[in-house]
Amino acid sequence: MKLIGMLDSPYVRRVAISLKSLGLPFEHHSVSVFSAFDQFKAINPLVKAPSLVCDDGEVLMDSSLILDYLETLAGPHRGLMPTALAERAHELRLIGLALAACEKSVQIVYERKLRPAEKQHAPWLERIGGQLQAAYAELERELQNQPLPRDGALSQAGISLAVAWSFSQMMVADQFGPEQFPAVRGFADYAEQLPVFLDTPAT
Ligand SMILES: N[C@@H](CCC(=O)N[C@@H](CS)C(=O)NCC(=O)O)C(=O)O
Repeated sequence: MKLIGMLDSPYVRRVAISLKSLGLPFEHHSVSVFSAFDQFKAINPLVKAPSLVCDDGEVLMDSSLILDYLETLAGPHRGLMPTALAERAHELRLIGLALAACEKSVQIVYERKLRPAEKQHAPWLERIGGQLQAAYAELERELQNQPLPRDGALSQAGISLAVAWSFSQMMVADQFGPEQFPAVRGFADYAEQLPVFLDTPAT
């Protein structure tokens, strides 16, 4: 299996950390969707990171769809998702919030970096900044009610939440006050010092 994309993408990083956590062997090809557009296009004409080239040559894209495939590949009860319905629903809610935080962070970055300054649209930036705040506020509430375990074993929600927070801090730190979201920040700090995270740095 080949994972295509750079680890500064939270979507690529969550898949890389998941692959390692699942014990699935893979090659990582750190190809940029921007500076190596043509090289990426030769692998996946849509130029979407992450892309996963399966052993039979099938090319998958979208981190959540790739993770769905990897959960099945890992086998029953060996995945990163709970199987009981209520627990799975809660896990999916946390993952959805973390992915929304990633998406809003990416949108802010694209608005700032890809659009000329005179074409940036303040109301749009304000809107996505508010949505980013809402995503982390909901995650904070969830973690205050029910903390994620810190026993070394990571679930998909734990991986996605920590990757999302680190990405937001790396790219759009100005969106947050220093005291905001202590439970989210605390869990991300914990996850980032685990061997699998240290082995998969965003930069
Ligand atoms: N929902 C997708 C989002 C992936 C995504 O937007 N990746 C970015 C890199 S962070 C990308 O491919 N950007 C290039 C583009 O969309 O043209 C996922 O979960 O994989």
